[in-house]
Order: sequence, then structure tokens, then C-alpha cells
Amino acid sequence: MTLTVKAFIKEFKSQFQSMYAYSYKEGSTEQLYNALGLYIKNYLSRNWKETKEDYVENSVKQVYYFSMEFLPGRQLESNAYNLGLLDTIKEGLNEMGMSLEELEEAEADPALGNGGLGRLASCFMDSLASLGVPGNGNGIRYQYGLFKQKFVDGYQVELPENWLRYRNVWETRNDKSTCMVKFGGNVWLEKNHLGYMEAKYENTLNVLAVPYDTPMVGYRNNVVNNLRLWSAEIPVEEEENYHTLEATEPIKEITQVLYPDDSNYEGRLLRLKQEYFMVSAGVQSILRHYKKYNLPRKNIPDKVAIHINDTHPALVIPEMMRILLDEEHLSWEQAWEITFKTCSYTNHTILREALEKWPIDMMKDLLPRIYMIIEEINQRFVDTTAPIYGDRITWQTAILQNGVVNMAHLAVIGSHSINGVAKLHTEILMEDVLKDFFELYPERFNNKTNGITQRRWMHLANPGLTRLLDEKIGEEWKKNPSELKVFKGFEQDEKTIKELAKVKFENKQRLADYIEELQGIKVNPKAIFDVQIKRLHAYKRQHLNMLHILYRYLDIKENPSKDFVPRVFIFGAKAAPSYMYAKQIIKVINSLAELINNDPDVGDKLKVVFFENYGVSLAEKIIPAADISEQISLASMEASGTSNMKLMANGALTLATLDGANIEIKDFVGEENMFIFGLSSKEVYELKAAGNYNSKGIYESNEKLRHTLDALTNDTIPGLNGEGYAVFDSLVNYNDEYFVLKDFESYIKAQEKVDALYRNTDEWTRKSLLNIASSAPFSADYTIKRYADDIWKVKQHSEQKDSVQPLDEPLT
Ligand code: 26V
Repeated sequence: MTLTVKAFIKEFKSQFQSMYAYSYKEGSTEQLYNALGLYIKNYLSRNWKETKEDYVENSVKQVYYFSMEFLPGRQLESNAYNLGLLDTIKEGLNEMGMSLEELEEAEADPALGNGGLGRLASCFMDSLASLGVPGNGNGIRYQYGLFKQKFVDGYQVELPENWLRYRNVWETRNDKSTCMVKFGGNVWLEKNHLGYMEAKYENTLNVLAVPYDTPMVGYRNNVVNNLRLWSAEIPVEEEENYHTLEATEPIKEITQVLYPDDSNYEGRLLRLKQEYFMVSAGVQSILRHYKKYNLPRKNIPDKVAIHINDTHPALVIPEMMRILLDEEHLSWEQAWEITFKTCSYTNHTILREALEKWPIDMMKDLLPRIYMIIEEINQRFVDTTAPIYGDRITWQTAILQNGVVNMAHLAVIGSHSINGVAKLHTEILMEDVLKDFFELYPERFNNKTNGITQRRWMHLANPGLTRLLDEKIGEEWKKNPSELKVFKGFEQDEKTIKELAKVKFENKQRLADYIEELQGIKVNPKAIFDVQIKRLHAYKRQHLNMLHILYRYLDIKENPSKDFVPRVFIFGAKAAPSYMYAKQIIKVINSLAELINNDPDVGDKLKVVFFENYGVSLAEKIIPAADISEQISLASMEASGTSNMKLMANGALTLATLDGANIEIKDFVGEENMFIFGLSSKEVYELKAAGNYNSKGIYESNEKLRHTLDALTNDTIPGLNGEGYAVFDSLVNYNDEYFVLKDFESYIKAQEKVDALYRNTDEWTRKSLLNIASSAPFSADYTIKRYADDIWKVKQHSEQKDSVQPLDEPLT
């Protein structure tokens, strides 16, 4: 049944009135937004209920995606869109004198993740529902999301992100499905009267896990899956023991705040508590739900797939063992077979300092029973591996090593599938990071290149482009992204090229207006919009970008009559609060921006915009307006990248090293339609192995580079307090860990090619068109299809009229 505008207006008014007891005309933007959100939630509730019932009635296999992070972005527009209500609602609101855009700004953007890993989880949730795959998310309902970033004198300052302040209309608290999670205390095994070994506990800290469920709406297919986020509370029956606010702290803090450091592992007790809390509640709730299927326990892997998103939820493995052993009284062998067949693991980073290793003593104290089980998993692993493969490899792959629990090893040993997130990354796992495991279990390793949801990142973020595509190639691409390739046929069509250029220009104009409104910087929409948006990290090399800007600035100053192609450099990046070097890079970029943007000699030739508080909502504004996508990590370091895919799909040309998924972008769009520079991953490995890298030598021998680097320390950039020296020192005196200086020259050359091509607008736009038309393989729908088929063995349950088609050149 389709909703008419008239019916919508009537129902919306009554929704508002029932919530606030006055007319919508008196409502604040927040109230109107809340009413609209709840209206949409009511509208979808029937599908939500029926989807759940359908899964149980048909005993279908379900996936549970366990992730410490989700970055869903705002949900009002995307839910309305997926339900097919967007146009009706927009029209209805207009008739009532409001606009959707205005109400949408009142929605909090839940920053329950750090970056790529969390956003990937949310793209996957969207694709699962849209493909009709029975799939659920399992995570934490952090009361405070990733910090809000402000710049004060160019320095990053962190503020709390209280995203729940005005309530969250999308969630449903589900008191019926709470679980108890136990920490600490003493535990021992005792034979009970039936002769089973039973685990006995004393003096534990008992924490109530309360689930908040959020609907994950499929694209026009009546499917609504579930995202379950857990919140920690005091158990009702223990309330009398918690007399003071202070006493409640150890419980409340568990789900209070997201850890903001995604690049440097620290063995913090609270983080381990968070991980176990989420895992234990999730596994308990799955096994409880499984009972509804009335099947023997040995069939669990036929009906349940649990995915471990990075090692953070790897305690799923011992937790599942614990329940099957202690509560279901299975034998070790039976429990292990079930657990192993149920679990699969994705690795998202090769950064050694980000790999989780928990001190054994900490694990023992906090999770005594879990530690006992890990010890046994480790012992059995050692006992079976050593006789066949020898001591060296066994020692290197053991879970317990040098007083720590190696979580990646636990995840690999307990999972039937291990995957990386781009071709190169998976190769690096097999040849380097997890090399020994690849020798033990080659059959477990596979690649699943990341993807993005076109619904959010094209259809909704870029309506101009979407209209153009609909007009040129029909609407089929929206259900079946591989149809995007039809757009290639318009490569030589002058009219289409002009129209595409116009779409981009309008997007840039809109972003330019926004920049002026937000930061007071006037940028020329005809300039190249050059975008680098991602977490700030030395390996991602925002400072290489900065050096090029500085180089260009000096060039403008020294050659005032030279003809420059105007450029606007756009950054969005948060640095982990404790990551000093990353924060120093932010400060240098901000001070450099201040200098450049206010220098009358520069004018339109160069501008630098560093957005505060980068996140999903900002990305939606920036990406459609980008001309250049900066993907300049040191080759081998970036597991995949996903902003590269979003930018490409919106017609930006990629300026990249051959790292992560940039390699696949090259394979699909062709080298001639992007700008590649720098060392290859192989060269990086060789250079590291040779051990003779000498950044100071490069500094001394390259005049251009020396001139640029010297500007960091000779007062060219006002307002710095040693940050220029810090960057200079790390690059010149501490031998430049990420080979920035080594790649500098070839980066500058690539940037010159960018300028040259941009002078030829049609040629540029033609390449832009080819990028859009080649972006289909990076649809998360395809990625999810491959996870579902190869790893989880789950089917697209709901009848799909337009199920995902195989690609011409499938990614493997
Ligand atoms: C690591 C840690 C370390 C312990 C403390 C908290 C914390 C939080 C997050 C992380 C995850 C870092 C891994 C990550 O985000 N990897 C990114 O994953 C993207 C999706 O696969 C991929 O595109 C990026 O290349 C990769 O850097």
C-alpha cells in the first residue's frame, strides 16, 4: 500500500500531537524531527516484527556481525528512502511549511566508531538488509561516542560527544532480553549430582546487559534486520548493594565511552571489560534465541554464523566454549567443533602496534573462567601442532606468549575462516603478518575486498549525479550496481560530459557555500577540490600532502607570474587524543592554512580547508564535491581504505600509491584514469629489509625538498610552537618511518599531472565518468554476497526480484 501525501500529513500531525500535546506548528526542530523519526519507526515496525518471525518460523540461518564499532550515520533520510517514502515525506513536509533537510540537521550522527572499521560495519548492515540476508549487528551502546573535535588556535581539542542528549528515536530498549555478565571473583569446577563438571563462582561483579535494538531497513524489500547494542546496568536484584553514585561507577563506566585510539593498542582494563561485556551478552542472547529453533545443539553452526570484526570480539570463542561446556554440558570436542564452525574472523590492520595482546594476569583476574578455557585451547593447540610442525612454528603461533594473550592468534585458531579486506592486504597477511598460520591452515585464508553502500554514498549523498544516471542508463543500477558500467557508453558523448561537469560544479558550489558559512573562507568552485578525509595517522601521510601544499605555496610566492591551476585542499581528520605526532601534524596544517588563506599574494590560487569534527555527515557533504581523492598511505600499510571507493563512485580521480584497494581501483578503472605514484609494497618491503634507508641523505641531495622542509622551521609558518620542528625531525633526523621523503618527488610529479589534466575540462570529466562507471565492483552488496556465500553459508532469504548479479570481473 502506498502512502499518499495527504495521509502522511494527517498521520504526522497526529503523531506530533500525541507526543507533545500541542500543534506541530509550535514544535521546535528537535521535536519535529523526533515526531518524524518515530512516525517512520512505527511505519516500519510491522516489517521489523515480521522479518524476525519469518526467520524463526523458517528456521533460517542467521549471521551475527560482532563489532565494537558501528558508524551508521543519520538514519532519517536513509530509512525513509529505503522504505520508498522519501518523496512523499518531502512533499508533505513542504506542504506543512518545513523541509526534510532542516529536520535532518536535528538528528545526532552516532559516532560509535573510530573510522573505516566502524563505517564498514554499518555499510554491511545496510547491504545485509537490502539483500534480504538474515543478518544482525551486535555491539555496544556507548553513552558517549567518539569525541567531538574542535580546533583552538589550530590545535585539536576534544569534547564529549553526548549523542543521546535529545533521545534516540530509532532504538527500542528490550527489557525482555537482558543478560547477566560476570566479572572477576573466584571460580572452580565441581562435580554436580548428575556427575557433570559445573563451574562455581563467588564474589563476582554481576552486570546487567540491556539490549537496545535498532531497525536496519532493507532497500524496498520489506526486510528489517536488527542491530543490537548493549548497555551496562546494575542488576535489579542487587540494587540495594549500590548505595552511592560512586559505587555504581564500575558498572556504568563499562558502556560509557568509546576508546578513541584506533592505531595504538593499550592494555586497558576497561577496554577488556567492554569487549567481554559485549561478547558475553551477544553469545548468550544468540544461544537463547537458538532454542526457539528446537534443534539439537550440534546443529548450531547450521543456523548461526558469528563474525568477529577485528580481534576486538575474539573472546566470542572462549565465551561460546564456556556456555557449551559449563551450561550445556557438552564435551570439549563437541563444544570446540561447534564453536570453530560458527566463528569467522576479519583482520583490518597490519600495524603491529594496533594488534591486541592482553596481559595474562589481567585476563586471569578479570575473567578467570575465560582464562582457564583460553589456556586449554592453547594447550591443545600446542599439543597437536608441535609434533607435526615443530617447536619454532608452534611457539610463534601460540595464543599465550611472554605473559600475554595474543588475540589475533586466538581468533585464527578458533575460526574456520580468516580474511583480509583487499587483495594486497590478504597477501600480506599470508606472507607476513600471519605467515606461520598460513602454513598451518592455508584453507582458512581468503580475501574479501571491502565495499560501500551506494544507497547512502551515491543515491542520497549525490542526488544530482543519481538523476543524471537515472536519465542516461535507467534506474536498474540502483538495484543492480553492475549496471553502472553502461554509463561507460557515454564516454564520448559531449552532452553527457557537459551535464556531468555541471553536476560536479553544483556540488562544489554547495560545498563552497558551506565552507564559507562554517569557516568564513571563500573558495573558488572552479578550483580543483582535492580531498583527504580519514583518521590522522603517520602511515596515511597527511604530512606528505601538507609538504606538497607548502611546496606549492613557496612556488606561488617565488613565481608570482606563473600560471597556477587553482586548488582547494580539503582535510577532515581526527587524531587519537594521546597521539602527539598526529596532533602536531594537525597543528602544522592549520597554521599553514591560516597563512595561505590570508596571504593576498595567493588569492584563488590556493586555499586550505580543514573541517572540524569529521564524520559520516560531513563526508556526505564533501565527497560529492571532490575532484581528487588523496589515497597516499605508504604502500602495504592501508589494509583497504573505503573513502577511496566512495570518492571514486562520486567521480573523483584517485591520486594514490598502490596500496590497499587502490590496486583494485586501478584494475577496474585503468591506470590511465588515475594518478599513481610512489613505492610499491614490494619496494617498501625490500627497502625495509635492506635497512639502508637514509632520509637525511634525501633531504640533503634534493634541493626542492630541502627548501620545503626548511620552511617548517624557519618561521615561514607563523603560529607554530615547535610543531614544525617535530615534523621536520621525524622526517629528517629520525629517519622517516613511513618513507615520506622517498615518495615526495614522485608525488609532486603526479600533482603536476593533475594540474595539466584539469586544464582540459572535457578530458577530466571523461575520466571522472569512467571512474563512476567502474565503481560498481565496490558495492558492499557484492562484498556481502561473497561473505554470505563463501564464509557464512547463509542464503538471501527473502524473495529477491532483483538479486545481486555476478560481476564481469569478480573480485576474489
Ligand atoms: C584498533 C584499536 C586498537 C585497540 C584500541 C581500540 C581500537 C579501535 C579500533 C581499531 C581498529 C583499527 C583497524 C581499522 O580501523 N582498520 C581499517 O579498516 C578499514 C575497514 O576494513 C580499512 O578500510 C582501513 O584500511 C583500515 O585501516
